[in-house]
Amino acid sequence: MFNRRKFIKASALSTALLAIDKKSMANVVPSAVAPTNKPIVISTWDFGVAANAAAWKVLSANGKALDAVEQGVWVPEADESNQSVGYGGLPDRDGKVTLDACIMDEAGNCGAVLALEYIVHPISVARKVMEKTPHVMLAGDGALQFALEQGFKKENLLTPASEKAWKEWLKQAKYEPVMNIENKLYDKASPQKLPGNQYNHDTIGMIALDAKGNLSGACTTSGMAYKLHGRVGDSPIIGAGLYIDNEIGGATSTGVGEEVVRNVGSFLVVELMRQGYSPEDACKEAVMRIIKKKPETAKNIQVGFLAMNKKGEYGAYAIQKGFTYAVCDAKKQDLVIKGKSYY
Ligand code: SD4
Repeated sequence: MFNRRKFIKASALSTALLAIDKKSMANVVPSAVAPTNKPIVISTWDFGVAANAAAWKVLSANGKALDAVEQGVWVPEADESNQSVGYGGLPDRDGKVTLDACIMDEAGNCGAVLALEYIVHPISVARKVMEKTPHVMLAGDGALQFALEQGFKKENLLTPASEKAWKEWLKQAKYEPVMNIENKLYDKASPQKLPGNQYNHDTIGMIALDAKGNLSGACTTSGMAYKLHGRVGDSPIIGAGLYIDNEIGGATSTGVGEEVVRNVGSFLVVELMRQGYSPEDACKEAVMRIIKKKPETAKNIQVGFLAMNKKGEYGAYAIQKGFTYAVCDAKKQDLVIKGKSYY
């Protein structure tokens, strides 16, 4: 029979039991969850090692992931021997160096510049777009005008080496992006030993997780060499070349941007991680979508994704072999990993 006093007693007991349970759970749950590896920074290609070192200076001093990725990618942007990012980048078919870059922070703020000329550090202009305007993207002349108003210096980005390579290209002027140079030479030698002008692509995409557990990312490139003037790739497109969700993780891409844009690649990778995929599996699934849609095209192009989740676990996957990425954390500062690939 229902007895009110008994009921109160019973519910008081179960509340107490629940409280004990919660308390003991509090002791159990954290140790059952994998510890977060932070701070940590990862970036695309071998030249990511030098970029990560600059980012690490910020991260190891308790700095913000946003500052780390900006300062990290300054390194390849300013490196004239790197002909696929920033100063010294290979020009478009008209001989103009046009740069694409974007940046995204832990709060989901983002900024981008598209086809920006004459500015050595497009990533910093992208950050200003994010912080000083109500917009996300500025393109071409408007982006340049904004950069100059913000105090950036106008400089000639076409170095003698890149001009020479372009003039060589003009002799045949075949618009065939050579995407798999690193693939062809992969087994013979370390790709970084190639003369600089043999790289006609290779964007830097970087993702950092700082000591506070916040994620940010940056992506910057001179795009495909000898592209049509005005062509914009995936790199400055939020969701394609870069995406960050501070609850889940971040992703970035390199390779033939058109295919990344068509599949909203980096957003897809992050959403797959949200569904429980590991970073590598998420990158693989995004690559498989590209291959499945265009198997014949995919045979001859490179696309690589690089991702990190909120725990600081990372992974990558590419269509072709030869895609490398650099990792830097408290244990190791100059790690280069050969990403897995479909072919
Ligand atoms: C683009 N995704 O402009 C860039 C180029 C690149 O490795 O990353 N190449 O399409």
